[in-house]
Amino acid sequence: MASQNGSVLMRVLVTGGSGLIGKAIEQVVMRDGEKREGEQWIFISSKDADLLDLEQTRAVFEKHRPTHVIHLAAKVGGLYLQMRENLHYLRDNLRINDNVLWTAHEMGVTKVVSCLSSCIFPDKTTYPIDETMIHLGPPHESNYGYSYAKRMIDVQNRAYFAQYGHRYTAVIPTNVFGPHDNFNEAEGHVLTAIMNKTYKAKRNNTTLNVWGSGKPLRQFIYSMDIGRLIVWVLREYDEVDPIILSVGEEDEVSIRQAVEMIAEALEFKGQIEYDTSLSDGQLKKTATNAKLRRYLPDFTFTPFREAVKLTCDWFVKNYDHART
Ligand code: NAP
Ligand code: GFB
Repeated sequence: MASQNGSVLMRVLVTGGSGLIGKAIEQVVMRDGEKREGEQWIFISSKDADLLDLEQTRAVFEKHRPTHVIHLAAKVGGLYLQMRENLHYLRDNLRINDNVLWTAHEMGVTKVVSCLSSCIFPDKTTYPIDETMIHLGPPHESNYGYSYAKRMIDVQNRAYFAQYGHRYTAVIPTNVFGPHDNFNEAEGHVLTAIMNKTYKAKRNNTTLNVWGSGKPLRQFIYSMDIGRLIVWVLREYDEVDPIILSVGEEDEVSIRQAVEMIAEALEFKGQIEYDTSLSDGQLKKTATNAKLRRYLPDFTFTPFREAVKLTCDWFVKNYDHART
Protein backbone atom coordinates (compact mmCIF):
# COMPACT_ATOMS: atom_id res chain seq x y z
CA MET A 1 0.00 0.00 0.00
CA ALA A 2 1.81 3.15 -1.14
CA SER A 3 2.00 6.04 1.26
CA GLN A 4 0.20 9.34 0.71
CA ASN A 5 2.34 12.31 1.82
CA GLY A 6 4.36 10.03 4.09
CA SER A 7 1.51 8.62 6.19
CA VAL A 8 1.85 5.01 7.37
CA LEU A 9 -0.76 2.91 5.59
CA MET A 10 0.31 -0.57 6.67
CA ARG A 11 1.75 -1.15 10.14
CA VAL A 12 2.84 -4.77 10.38
CA LEU A 13 3.41 -6.43 13.75
CA VAL A 14 5.49 -9.62 13.47
CA THR A 15 5.10 -11.85 16.52
CA GLY A 16 7.96 -14.33 16.92
CA GLY A 17 10.13 -11.69 15.27
CA SER A 18 13.33 -12.87 16.96
CA GLY A 19 13.04 -16.43 15.66
CA LEU A 20 14.22 -18.25 12.55
CA ILE A 21 11.40 -17.11 10.25
CA GLY A 22 10.98 -13.72 11.94
CA LYS A 23 14.64 -12.91 11.35
CA ALA A 24 14.31 -14.01 7.72
CA ILE A 25 11.36 -11.67 7.19
CA GLU A 26 13.34 -8.87 8.85
CA GLN A 27 16.24 -9.54 6.48
CA VAL A 28 13.97 -9.59 3.42
CA VAL A 29 11.99 -6.48 4.38
CA MET A 30 14.49 -4.28 6.20
CA ARG A 31 17.75 -5.16 4.42
CA ASP A 32 16.90 -6.64 1.06
CA GLY A 33 14.72 -3.73 0.02
CA GLU A 34 11.31 -5.46 0.06
CA LYS A 35 9.81 -2.79 2.35
CA ARG A 36 7.46 -0.44 0.49
CA GLU A 37 6.63 3.23 0.97
CA GLY A 38 3.94 3.66 3.62
CA GLU A 39 4.82 0.46 5.47
CA GLN A 40 6.04 0.23 9.05
CA TRP A 41 7.36 -3.11 10.32
CA ILE A 42 7.65 -4.02 14.02
CA PHE A 43 9.36 -7.27 15.11
CA ILE A 44 8.63 -8.44 18.65
CA SER A 45 9.83 -11.29 20.88
CA SER A 46 8.77 -12.62 24.28
CA LYS A 47 10.83 -9.83 25.83
CA ASP A 48 8.30 -7.33 24.41
CA ALA A 49 5.27 -9.38 25.53
CA ASP A 50 4.65 -12.89 26.80
CA LEU A 51 1.82 -13.79 24.45
CA LEU A 52 0.71 -16.53 26.83
CA ASP A 53 -0.67 -13.61 28.88
CA LEU A 54 -3.74 -11.84 27.44
CA GLU A 55 -3.03 -8.54 29.20
CA GLN A 56 0.55 -8.42 27.87
CA THR A 57 -0.79 -9.30 24.43
CA ARG A 58 -3.28 -6.44 24.60
CA ALA A 59 -0.61 -4.04 25.84
CA VAL A 60 1.78 -4.73 22.96
CA PHE A 61 -1.05 -4.39 20.42
CA GLU A 62 -2.15 -1.10 22.03
CA LYS A 63 1.44 0.14 21.94
CA HIS A 64 1.93 -0.56 18.23
CA ARG A 65 -1.65 -0.38 16.86
CA PRO A 66 -0.91 -2.75 13.96
CA THR A 67 -3.09 -2.81 10.85
CA HIS A 68 -1.65 -6.22 9.88
CA VAL A 69 -0.10 -9.08 11.86
CA ILE A 70 2.26 -11.87 10.84
CA HIS A 71 1.81 -14.31 13.71
CA LEU A 72 4.89 -16.54 14.06
CA ALA A 73 5.23 -16.78 17.85
CA ALA A 74 4.88 -20.35 19.09
CA LYS A 75 6.43 -22.98 21.29
CA VAL A 76 8.56 -24.67 18.60
CA GLY A 77 10.96 -27.59 18.75
CA GLY A 78 12.33 -30.65 17.04
CA LEU A 79 10.85 -34.12 17.04
CA TYR A 80 12.42 -35.37 20.26
CA LEU A 81 11.45 -32.34 22.37
CA GLN A 82 7.91 -32.51 21.02
CA MET A 83 7.67 -36.21 21.94
CA ARG A 84 8.58 -35.37 25.54
CA GLU A 85 6.28 -32.39 25.94
CA ASN A 86 3.10 -32.83 23.91
CA LEU A 87 0.89 -31.36 26.66
CA HIS A 88 3.01 -28.17 26.92
CA TYR A 89 3.04 -27.78 23.15
CA LEU A 90 -0.74 -28.15 23.10
CA ARG A 91 -1.55 -25.76 25.96
CA ASP A 92 1.00 -23.04 25.23
CA ASN A 93 0.27 -22.81 21.53
CA LEU A 94 -3.51 -22.85 22.03
CA ARG A 95 -3.17 -19.95 24.47
CA ILE A 96 -0.75 -17.89 22.38
CA ASN A 97 -2.91 -18.32 19.27
CA ASP A 98 -6.19 -17.47 21.00
CA ASN A 99 -4.65 -14.39 22.66
CA VAL A 100 -3.20 -13.07 19.40
CA LEU A 101 -6.26 -13.70 17.23
CA TRP A 102 -8.78 -12.37 19.75
CA THR A 103 -6.67 -9.26 20.44
CA ALA A 104 -6.27 -8.69 16.69
CA HIS A 105 -10.08 -8.79 16.42
CA GLU A 106 -10.54 -6.42 19.39
CA MET A 107 -8.00 -3.97 17.90
CA GLY A 108 -9.51 -3.98 14.41
CA VAL A 109 -6.51 -5.56 12.68
CA THR A 110 -7.26 -5.88 8.94
CA LYS A 111 -5.37 -9.13 8.29
CA VAL A 112 -3.51 -11.79 10.27
CA VAL A 113 -1.22 -14.35 8.63
CA SER A 114 -0.53 -17.23 11.03
CA CYS A 115 1.74 -20.25 10.70
CA LEU A 116 0.68 -23.88 10.59
CA SER A 117 3.15 -26.62 9.64
CA SER A 118 3.41 -29.60 7.32
CA CYS A 119 3.87 -31.89 10.33
CA ILE A 120 0.25 -31.36 11.43
CA PHE A 121 -1.34 -33.31 8.58
CA PRO A 122 -2.93 -36.75 9.17
CA ASP A 123 -0.33 -39.45 9.71
CA LYS A 124 -2.30 -41.99 7.67
CA THR A 125 -2.89 -40.18 4.42
CA THR A 126 -2.49 -40.27 0.68
CA TYR A 127 0.28 -38.31 -1.03
CA PRO A 128 0.94 -35.66 -1.95
CA ILE A 129 -0.73 -33.85 0.93
CA ASP A 130 -2.65 -30.70 0.00
CA GLU A 131 -4.36 -27.88 1.93
CA THR A 132 -7.75 -29.62 1.98
CA MET A 133 -6.47 -32.55 4.04
CA ILE A 134 -5.55 -30.91 7.36
CA HIS A 135 -8.38 -32.37 9.43
CA LEU A 136 -8.82 -35.73 7.68
CA GLY A 137 -7.43 -37.87 10.48
CA PRO A 138 -5.19 -37.79 13.56
CA PRO A 139 -1.65 -36.40 13.29
CA HIS A 140 1.47 -38.44 13.98
CA GLU A 141 1.57 -39.40 17.67
CA SER A 142 5.03 -37.86 18.14
CA ASN A 143 3.74 -34.28 17.93
CA TYR A 144 -0.06 -34.40 18.37
CA GLY A 145 0.01 -31.56 20.93
CA TYR A 146 1.63 -29.05 18.59
CA SER A 147 -0.38 -30.38 15.64
CA TYR A 148 -3.83 -29.99 17.21
CA ALA A 149 -2.94 -26.51 18.48
CA LYS A 150 -1.90 -25.53 14.97
CA ARG A 151 -4.98 -27.10 13.40
CA MET A 152 -7.14 -24.94 15.68
CA ILE A 153 -5.70 -21.82 14.02
CA ASP A 154 -7.40 -22.94 10.80
CA VAL A 155 -10.66 -23.52 12.70
CA GLN A 156 -10.35 -20.10 14.41
CA ASN A 157 -9.68 -18.36 11.08
CA ARG A 158 -12.88 -19.84 9.65
CA ALA A 159 -14.83 -18.79 12.74
CA TYR A 160 -13.51 -15.19 12.58
CA PHE A 161 -14.51 -15.04 8.92
CA ALA A 162 -17.97 -16.54 9.50
CA GLN A 163 -18.82 -14.35 12.50
CA TYR A 164 -16.97 -11.10 11.72
CA GLY A 165 -15.93 -11.32 8.07
CA HIS A 166 -12.23 -11.14 9.05
CA ARG A 167 -9.78 -12.35 6.43
CA TYR A 168 -7.38 -14.07 8.83
CA THR A 169 -5.39 -16.76 7.03
CA ALA A 170 -2.45 -19.12 7.52
CA VAL A 171 0.58 -20.50 5.72
CA ILE A 172 1.78 -24.11 5.94
CA PRO A 173 5.59 -24.27 5.66
CA THR A 174 7.38 -27.59 5.42
CA ASN A 175 10.71 -27.93 7.30
CA VAL A 176 12.37 -24.52 7.49
CA PHE A 177 16.04 -23.91 8.23
CA GLY A 178 18.52 -21.06 7.98
CA PRO A 179 20.50 -18.43 9.91
CA HIS A 180 19.22 -17.62 13.44
CA ASP A 181 17.70 -21.10 13.70
CA ASN A 182 17.86 -23.15 16.93
CA PHE A 183 21.09 -25.18 16.60
CA ASN A 184 20.66 -26.91 19.97
CA GLU A 185 21.51 -30.61 19.56
CA ALA A 186 18.70 -31.88 21.80
CA GLU A 187 15.94 -29.38 21.02
CA GLY A 188 16.61 -28.06 17.52
CA HIS A 189 15.23 -29.31 14.23
CA VAL A 190 17.22 -31.88 12.33
CA LEU A 191 19.38 -29.83 9.96
CA THR A 192 20.63 -27.32 12.47
CA ALA A 193 21.06 -29.92 15.23
CA ILE A 194 23.18 -31.96 12.80
CA MET A 195 25.17 -28.87 11.76
CA ASN A 196 26.07 -28.32 15.41
CA LYS A 197 26.93 -32.00 15.93
CA THR A 198 29.03 -32.07 12.74
CA TYR A 199 30.88 -28.90 13.73
CA LYS A 200 31.78 -30.49 17.08
CA ALA A 201 32.64 -33.90 15.58
CA LYS A 202 35.07 -32.21 13.19
CA ARG A 203 36.60 -30.06 15.92
CA ASN A 204 36.93 -33.00 18.36
CA ASN A 205 37.74 -35.63 15.69
CA THR A 206 34.83 -37.81 16.90
CA THR A 207 31.99 -39.74 15.23
CA LEU A 208 28.91 -37.85 14.00
CA ASN A 209 25.87 -39.42 15.66
CA VAL A 210 22.64 -39.14 13.65
CA TRP A 211 19.36 -40.12 15.39
CA GLY A 212 17.10 -42.63 13.66
CA SER A 213 17.70 -44.53 10.44
CA GLY A 214 18.21 -41.54 8.14
CA LYS A 215 15.51 -42.95 5.85
CA PRO A 216 12.71 -40.39 6.49
CA LEU A 217 12.02 -37.91 3.73
CA ARG A 218 11.60 -34.16 4.14
CA GLN A 219 11.05 -31.05 1.99
CA PHE A 220 13.44 -28.48 3.41
CA ILE A 221 12.88 -24.82 2.62
CA TYR A 222 15.42 -22.05 3.21
CA SER A 223 14.22 -19.42 5.68
CA MET A 224 14.88 -16.50 3.30
CA ASP A 225 12.57 -18.11 0.73
CA ILE A 226 9.84 -18.59 3.34
CA GLY A 227 10.38 -14.96 4.39
CA ARG A 228 9.78 -13.68 0.85
CA LEU A 229 6.73 -15.91 0.46
CA ILE A 230 5.11 -14.83 3.73
CA VAL A 231 5.55 -11.15 2.77
CA TRP A 232 3.79 -11.98 -0.53
CA VAL A 233 0.95 -13.74 1.38
CA LEU A 234 0.49 -10.69 3.60
CA ARG A 235 0.24 -8.34 0.63
CA GLU A 236 -1.45 -10.39 -2.11
CA TYR A 237 -3.11 -13.60 -0.84
CA ASP A 238 -6.78 -13.00 0.00
CA GLU A 239 -8.10 -16.47 0.88
CA VAL A 240 -8.96 -17.57 4.41
CA ASP A 241 -8.00 -21.11 3.39
CA PRO A 242 -4.35 -21.85 4.21
CA ILE A 243 -1.62 -22.20 1.58
CA ILE A 244 1.32 -24.61 1.63
CA LEU A 245 4.68 -22.86 1.22
CA SER A 246 7.15 -25.49 0.15
CA VAL A 247 9.60 -26.60 -2.46
CA GLY A 248 8.19 -29.16 -4.90
CA GLU A 249 7.67 -32.86 -4.20
CA GLU A 250 10.62 -33.52 -6.50
CA ASP A 251 12.90 -31.61 -4.09
CA GLU A 252 12.25 -34.03 -1.22
CA VAL A 253 15.46 -35.50 0.25
CA SER A 254 16.20 -38.18 2.84
CA ILE A 255 17.71 -37.30 6.20
CA ARG A 256 20.76 -39.31 5.10
CA GLN A 257 21.20 -37.19 1.95
CA ALA A 258 20.84 -34.02 4.04
CA VAL A 259 23.43 -35.25 6.55
CA GLU A 260 25.90 -35.95 3.71
CA MET A 261 25.40 -32.44 2.33
CA ILE A 262 26.05 -30.94 5.77
CA ALA A 263 29.21 -33.05 6.15
CA GLU A 264 30.35 -31.80 2.72
CA ALA A 265 29.54 -28.17 3.56
CA LEU A 266 31.51 -28.38 6.82
CA GLU A 267 34.26 -30.53 5.25
CA PHE A 268 33.69 -33.27 7.81
CA LYS A 269 35.33 -36.50 6.67
CA GLY A 270 34.90 -38.57 9.84
CA GLN A 271 32.62 -41.50 10.72
CA ILE A 272 28.84 -41.05 10.51
CA GLU A 273 26.70 -43.38 12.63
CA TYR A 274 22.90 -43.82 12.57
CA ASP A 275 21.31 -44.68 15.92
CA THR A 276 18.25 -46.71 14.90
CA SER A 277 17.21 -47.15 18.54
CA LEU A 278 15.83 -43.60 18.31
CA SER A 279 12.56 -42.68 16.63
CA ASP A 280 12.39 -41.63 12.97
CA GLY A 281 9.19 -39.69 13.64
CA GLN A 282 7.09 -39.32 10.49
CA LEU A 283 8.56 -41.33 7.62
CA LYS A 284 7.30 -38.76 5.11
CA LYS A 285 4.89 -35.84 4.85
CA THR A 286 5.18 -35.06 1.17
CA ALA A 287 3.20 -31.92 0.41
CA THR A 288 2.29 -30.42 -2.96
CA ASN A 289 3.01 -26.75 -3.70
CA ALA A 290 0.58 -26.77 -6.66
CA LYS A 291 -1.61 -24.07 -5.09
CA LEU A 292 1.44 -21.82 -4.55
CA ARG A 293 2.54 -22.49 -8.14
CA ARG A 294 -0.89 -21.39 -9.42
CA TYR A 295 -0.25 -18.03 -7.78
CA LEU A 296 3.54 -17.78 -8.27
CA PRO A 297 4.57 -20.02 -11.19
CA ASP A 298 7.97 -18.33 -11.49
CA PHE A 299 9.04 -18.16 -7.82
CA THR A 300 12.57 -19.53 -7.52
CA PHE A 301 13.69 -21.37 -4.38
CA THR A 302 17.28 -21.31 -3.18
CA PRO A 303 18.81 -24.68 -4.21
CA PHE A 304 19.01 -26.95 -1.15
CA ARG A 305 22.76 -27.59 -1.35
CA GLU A 306 23.42 -23.83 -1.59
CA ALA A 307 21.06 -23.10 1.34
CA VAL A 308 22.81 -25.75 3.48
CA LYS A 309 26.19 -24.16 2.70
CA LEU A 310 24.90 -20.65 3.48
CA THR A 311 23.48 -21.84 6.81
CA CYS A 312 26.63 -23.77 7.75
CA ASP A 313 28.78 -20.74 6.92
CA TRP A 314 26.52 -18.50 9.01
CA PHE A 315 26.68 -20.96 11.92
CA VAL A 316 30.49 -21.24 11.90
CA LYS A 317 30.83 -17.44 11.65
CA ASN A 318 28.27 -16.82 14.44
CA TYR A 319 29.01 -19.86 16.60
CA ASP A 320 29.57 -17.83 19.77
CA HIS A 321 26.11 -16.23 19.79
CA ALA A 322 23.99 -18.71 17.83
CA ARG A 323 21.20 -20.55 19.69
CA THR A 324 23.10 -23.74 20.67
P1 NAP B 1 11.63 -20.08 16.60
O1 NAP B 1 12.88 -19.80 15.87
O2 NAP B 1 11.61 -21.06 17.70
O3 NAP B 1 11.05 -18.68 17.18
C1 NAP B 1 9.91 -18.69 17.98
C2 NAP B 1 9.51 -17.27 18.22
O4 NAP B 1 8.33 -17.24 19.00
C3 NAP B 1 10.58 -16.47 18.94
O5 NAP B 1 10.64 -15.16 18.44
C4 NAP B 1 10.06 -16.48 20.36
O6 NAP B 1 10.47 -15.36 21.13
C5 NAP B 1 8.58 -16.40 20.12
N1 NAP B 1 7.83 -16.88 21.27
C6 NAP B 1 7.81 -18.14 21.78
N2 NAP B 1 7.02 -18.17 22.86
C7 NAP B 1 6.54 -16.90 23.05
C8 NAP B 1 5.69 -16.29 23.99
N3 NAP B 1 5.16 -16.98 25.00
N4 NAP B 1 5.43 -14.97 23.89
C9 NAP B 1 5.97 -14.25 22.88
N5 NAP B 1 6.78 -14.77 21.93
C10 NAP B 1 7.07 -16.08 22.03
O7 NAP B 1 10.47 -20.51 15.61
P2 NAP B 1 10.43 -20.50 14.01
O8 NAP B 1 11.10 -21.72 13.50
O9 NAP B 1 10.84 -19.15 13.52
O10 NAP B 1 8.85 -20.70 13.76
C11 NAP B 1 8.03 -19.58 13.54
C12 NAP B 1 6.65 -20.12 13.24
O11 NAP B 1 6.70 -20.99 12.10
C13 NAP B 1 6.05 -20.94 14.37
O12 NAP B 1 4.65 -20.66 14.47
C14 NAP B 1 6.27 -22.38 13.92
O13 NAP B 1 5.28 -23.24 14.46
C15 NAP B 1 6.14 -22.25 12.43
N6 NAP B 1 6.83 -23.30 11.65
C16 NAP B 1 8.18 -23.50 11.80
C17 NAP B 1 8.79 -24.50 11.04
C18 NAP B 1 10.26 -24.79 11.15
O14 NAP B 1 10.70 -25.79 10.54
N7 NAP B 1 11.04 -23.99 11.86
C19 NAP B 1 8.07 -25.24 10.13
C20 NAP B 1 6.69 -24.99 10.00
C21 NAP B 1 6.09 -24.00 10.76
P3 NAP B 1 11.84 -15.45 22.01
O15 NAP B 1 12.95 -15.36 21.03
O16 NAP B 1 11.74 -14.30 22.94
O17 NAP B 1 11.81 -16.79 22.70
O1 GFB C 1 13.26 -31.46 12.23
P1 GFB C 1 12.88 -32.68 12.98
O2 GFB C 1 13.36 -32.80 14.40
O3 GFB C 1 11.32 -32.84 13.08
O4 GFB C 1 13.38 -33.94 12.11
P2 GFB C 1 10.24 -33.34 12.03
C1 GFB C 1 13.27 -35.21 12.67
C2 GFB C 1 13.85 -36.22 11.69
O5 GFB C 1 15.29 -36.04 11.61
C3 GFB C 1 13.63 -37.62 12.22
C4 GFB C 1 15.96 -37.18 12.14
O6 GFB C 1 13.53 -38.50 11.14
C5 GFB C 1 14.91 -37.87 13.02
O7 GFB C 1 15.17 -39.26 13.11
N1 GFB C 1 17.14 -36.79 12.93
C6 GFB C 1 18.36 -37.34 12.80
C7 GFB C 1 17.20 -35.83 13.85
N2 GFB C 1 19.22 -36.78 13.66
C8 GFB C 1 18.51 -35.82 14.33
C9 GFB C 1 18.87 -34.87 15.34
O8 GFB C 1 20.02 -34.81 15.81
N3 GFB C 1 17.90 -34.03 15.76
C10 GFB C 1 16.62 -34.07 15.26
N4 GFB C 1 15.71 -33.18 15.71
N5 GFB C 1 16.23 -34.97 14.30
C11 GFB C 1 9.09 -31.08 12.55
C12 GFB C 1 8.34 -30.52 13.74
O9 GFB C 1 8.98 -32.52 12.56
O10 GFB C 1 8.49 -30.61 11.36
C13 GFB C 1 8.45 -29.00 13.70
O11 GFB C 1 8.95 -31.02 14.93
C14 GFB C 1 7.99 -28.46 12.40
O12 GFB C 1 7.71 -28.41 14.73
C15 GFB C 1 8.62 -29.19 11.23
O13 GFB C 1 6.60 -28.51 12.33
C16 GFB C 1 7.95 -28.79 9.92
O14 GFB C 1 10.54 -32.92 10.63
O15 GFB C 1 10.04 -34.78 12.29
